Amino acid sequence: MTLLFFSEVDRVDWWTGELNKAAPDIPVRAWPDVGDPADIRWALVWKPRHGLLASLPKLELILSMGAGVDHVFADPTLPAGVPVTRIVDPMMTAGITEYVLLHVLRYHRFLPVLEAQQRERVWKMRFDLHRLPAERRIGILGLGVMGADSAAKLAALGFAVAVWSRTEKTLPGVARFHGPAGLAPFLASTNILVCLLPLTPATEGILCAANFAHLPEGAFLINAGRGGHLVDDDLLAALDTGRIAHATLDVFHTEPLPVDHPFWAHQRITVTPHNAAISDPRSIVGQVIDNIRRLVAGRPLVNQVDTAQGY
Ligand code: NDP
Ligand code: OXD
Repeated sequence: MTLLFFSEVDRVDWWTGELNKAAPDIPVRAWPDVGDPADIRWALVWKPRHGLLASLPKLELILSMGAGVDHVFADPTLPAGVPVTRIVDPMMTAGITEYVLLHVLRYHRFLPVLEAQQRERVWKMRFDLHRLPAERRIGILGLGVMGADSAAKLAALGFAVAVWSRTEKTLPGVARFHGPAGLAPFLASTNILVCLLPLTPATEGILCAANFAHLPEGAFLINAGRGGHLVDDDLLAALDTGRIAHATLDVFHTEPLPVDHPFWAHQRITVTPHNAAISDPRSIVGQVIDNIRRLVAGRPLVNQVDTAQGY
């Protein structure tokens, strides 16, 4: 009964060290040292190579190392019927909220404009750029663990916050929209659009020209969901027309972002390397071990993903 660790981007020794510390009784193997595939009962993975999970004949549980699980469902050979869990971690949620606040405040205070002035050595007080937080509508796509925390913190700073989810929700102090019919009215009054959706067939390409057209002129975009939410060319076109004034992107169709991608050099795009929040094993291994022990004891798993919904 062995746990397989797979990630090609994380610090393997850090993860295996924390796993061994938290559960010395659970043998851990780190890919590519799989050994006998029949030994592997549980797999803790980030962007597993397609076919890896299908090659483990006794696999009983797939644990995503992240909050998102699209990287698991992207594997066309994913073994059917094996439960998938995801991470819900306060440290990661705090990381996303910091990222959202950082970039919302940057836009709210027109920092890219002031930075451009500095480059030109222009001293000009910009009374025209003064806005009250309540005059700014921050629209958050996704009202899950991440979206709800960002919404609450932004509302506490006095921003006008709106949220959009799949099902109808209650959240005091914010305007709520849901479902396909709620999207256009949600976008229509959004000045700063924040995407914190999971990537599923229903949300893929949601950041597209047709939806940008509902935004007020000069809106800002922050995408910390997934690269697959964004239609890259539609963003470039929306920046050209001024529909979108500036975008901050943490996630991309291809990661690492290819060196020749136009986003790198665009004056009105900020690129961060998928580090809005980091999966920190010190905070996360506890729930991984807990879920393995739950499975072994026949108890319900925590944070099990709804395979039908894909999140
Ligand atoms: P949750 O599963 O807790 O929340 C997902 C939210 O999205 C829910 O509110 C859900 O609606 C909504 N949603 C899903 N599908 C639709 C749809 N078709 N239409 C409208 N709303 C929809 O996820 P988390 O908040 O934990 O994480 C969200 C995503 O953030 C992750 O999947 C990942 O992609 C990204 N992420 C990025 C990180 C980074 O470093 N850049 C780090 C961590 C996460 P409902 O409430 O009705 O179910
Ligand atoms: C995640 C991520 O899904 O890091 O946790 O993107």
